[in-house]
Amino acid sequence: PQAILRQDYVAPGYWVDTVEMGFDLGLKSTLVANRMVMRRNHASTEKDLVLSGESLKLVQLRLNGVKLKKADYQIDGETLRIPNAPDEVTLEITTQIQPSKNTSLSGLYASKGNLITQCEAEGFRKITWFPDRPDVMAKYTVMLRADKKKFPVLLSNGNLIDEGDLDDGRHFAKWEDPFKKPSYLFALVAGTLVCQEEKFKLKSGRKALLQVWVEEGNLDKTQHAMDSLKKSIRWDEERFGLELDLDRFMIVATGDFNMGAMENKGLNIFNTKYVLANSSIATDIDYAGIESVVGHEYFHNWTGNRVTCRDWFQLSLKEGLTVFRDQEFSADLVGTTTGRAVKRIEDVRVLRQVQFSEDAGPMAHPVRPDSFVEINNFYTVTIYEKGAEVVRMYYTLLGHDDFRKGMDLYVERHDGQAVECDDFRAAMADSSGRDLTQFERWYSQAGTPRVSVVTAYDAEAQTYDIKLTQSCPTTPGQEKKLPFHIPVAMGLLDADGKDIPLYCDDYPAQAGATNLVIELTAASQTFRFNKVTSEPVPSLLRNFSAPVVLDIDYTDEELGLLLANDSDPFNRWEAGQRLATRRLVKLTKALQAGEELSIDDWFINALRNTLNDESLDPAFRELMLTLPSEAMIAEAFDVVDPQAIHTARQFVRATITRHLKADLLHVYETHQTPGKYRPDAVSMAKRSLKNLALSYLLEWADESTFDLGYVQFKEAANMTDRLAALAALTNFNGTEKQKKKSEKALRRFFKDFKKEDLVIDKWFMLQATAHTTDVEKVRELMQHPAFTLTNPNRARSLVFNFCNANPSQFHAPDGSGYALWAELVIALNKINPQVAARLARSLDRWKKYPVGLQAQMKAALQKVSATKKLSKDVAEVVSKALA
Ligand code: HT7
Ligand code: ZN
Repeated sequence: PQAILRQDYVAPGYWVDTVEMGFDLGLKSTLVANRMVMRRNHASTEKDLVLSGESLKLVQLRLNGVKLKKADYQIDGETLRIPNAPDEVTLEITTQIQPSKNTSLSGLYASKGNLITQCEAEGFRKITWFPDRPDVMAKYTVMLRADKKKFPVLLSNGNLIDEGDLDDGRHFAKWEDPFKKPSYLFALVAGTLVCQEEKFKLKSGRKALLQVWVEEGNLDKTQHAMDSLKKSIRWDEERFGLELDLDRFMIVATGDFNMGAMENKGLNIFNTKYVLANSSIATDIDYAGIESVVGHEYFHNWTGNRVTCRDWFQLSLKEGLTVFRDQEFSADLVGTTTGRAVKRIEDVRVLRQVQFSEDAGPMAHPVRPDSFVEINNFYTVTIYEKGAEVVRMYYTLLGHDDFRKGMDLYVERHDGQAVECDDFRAAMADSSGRDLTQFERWYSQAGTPRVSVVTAYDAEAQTYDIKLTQSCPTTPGQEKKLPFHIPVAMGLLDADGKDIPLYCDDYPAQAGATNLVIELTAASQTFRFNKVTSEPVPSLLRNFSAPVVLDIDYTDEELGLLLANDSDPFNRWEAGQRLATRRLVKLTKALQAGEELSIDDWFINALRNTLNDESLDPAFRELMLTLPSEAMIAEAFDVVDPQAIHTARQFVRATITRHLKADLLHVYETHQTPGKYRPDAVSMAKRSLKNLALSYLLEWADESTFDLGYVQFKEAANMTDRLAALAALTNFNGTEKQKKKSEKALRRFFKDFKKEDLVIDKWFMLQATAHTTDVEKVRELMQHPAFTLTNPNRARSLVFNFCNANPSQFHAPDGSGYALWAELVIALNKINPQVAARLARSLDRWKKYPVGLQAQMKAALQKVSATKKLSKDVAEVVSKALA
């Protein structure tokens, strides 16, 4: 398939001022009338009037009132071209579409008898012919007509300006969006839904109507989403001075959705996973996810909707910035310093595990890519999470106040415009007076930079030198990299673990500070610190101030000092992870060499001290006690041995339990949360530590600890505790009798929640990720009546989790995991290319495995690649993997 290049951008030949749409809605067939008032863009080199369309039946086409004949226009694949059109055009197009045949969940599609749209990135062209590109912004008026019984609720963007009954049991609703928007923000929803609504007073005193729409029977699960929405509105007013610009803001939940949620103007459409919650179906993690996704979509109203992207290469302009905003929102809601650190650690874990891996694989791309085949493949962790890190670096470099000034300037300059990443950088530079020219490389260069550290202490001169050297590996299409502008937040600890005052030659204005942001801009740079009376231990990259790998040789003792004392909680956690990784790598190698396994008491004691340190937030202790994941450990190897890594990690978990059983039991008993379920930070923290203790206890269990899990499962008063217990039981390797009890628990769970789709997803997910679940078991689960590939949530719960989160089983030496993967990618390709392409990414890193596995993965990739009628989405992923 043909790649689209950023350098080929051409401004649209025509602007669209207004769009009037009329929909005659039906599941099988929907008629779409579209009247666009367009005017020539004299600045463009494109002289023809060009529209995009896909899977449309063209019923009629009129230009300035005259019906166009076949000779007046050309349709070539997905492009409709009208040459010699006048400068002022009113184009009227009628198309017919078939929503119930649309299994791609892009465009207008049917879900449980309702009609839903998803237009980002290029779904609007499946509804009507249109210049479906984000730089064409227009005002929309939408008339919806449908059978009143089947579709009692008719929603679209903006304000409801009219509604009423029509003949033949039909009715209509007319919506007008007062703001101009790109077509990807268009939305409509029609069907049987109910809503929770509330009036909310905005900062200016204006009142807005807030609604959360769900299927009947789910109104007992909307309160948390509503609360999250109100908190989001308030937060954006307070932190960024940005107010809701509409009188009505709606959220609609659907169980059939390709991603998490969509920020359509005034009519956000959500995956039910990020809306529905009550204590019996949702876990603490679900509650936190809802809060952040509701926030994310709401924050897009300014960063994405009012100021949008010129083209899809600029996607991170809205996504990176909005992820940064939602991360800050969640951190501000917790409020405490360790609460913020916990959130930061969780975010960095995802970045390192998923984005660093993407950056090191065949799909590596810059935050602002230079080319793509299918834009849907570029909604990636690089665009989102690394993009957010790039925004966070501005924040770190400029400081709180100048960053806010930069945001103010960005919104003021570009409100109502479709702009580029460079415009954001310019706003940050202009508002702060800083030179951010070199910072541009964070947008244009792919790959994860490495920063290596060499230190030198001169006792006589009392100087301490830190030499930082940066490099960046080659990535597809980018051989050579130039140095990045890297903010390194740092401090120096004395032998007692106290921060010492810093006197750096390069930062005289900050003399005496204990936390400093030094800026690495050259390939290699030495920073000299004066008045250092004894050799310190450096604490570098505090709060993970840049998305880089820090290569530094610490001794265990130095890491122990940082673990116990660093004033930066992120680096305390980091020290613990370094200590654990060191041991996990050693054990994996010992296993491969057939040597005996053992762990030093020193490490176990360090963990014991952390576990029992009551001065630490339980959520922080939970993170400190969680070992690096198998995927993280794999990153430390050139050649990955998934089974050895799994065994080594399990060995460490069991050894920890053997030594710390009494401590874990004590923590388990003292961190209960009796009474009504509350999803507040304090209760969540307690539950997370208590359930971590339970999962450890069942790693090396006797009769009584098994029963602890079993009783928790049966008597749990909330889903967090119930699911944690069930996960521990499912992974428990005990007697036959105990195994039978675990299986009974799984059956009971299914029976109790069979009507709750989101809980059944969890049931599949638990089994997909269980240590004992092999390919055969997955195939058996795929035969379960509750399993279907057509629903993305269900496909993700079983198939994606097995392929991505159960490495030791997925990478079975006989290649059976890859054979299953190929079958499923091919099956999904026919149903839903976007979802298929996501699954296709599971083999991205195939070159990192032993040659025997490599050969089998390559064969599986080739099998997919040779499939007939392969979508652009899947073709791009597998061809890049095979390149
Ligand atoms: N802007 C949205 C991204 C998106 C999407 C959402 C749902 C289904 C398909 C989609 N394609 C792209 C979501 C967001 O980042 O907020
Ligand atoms: Zn987003």
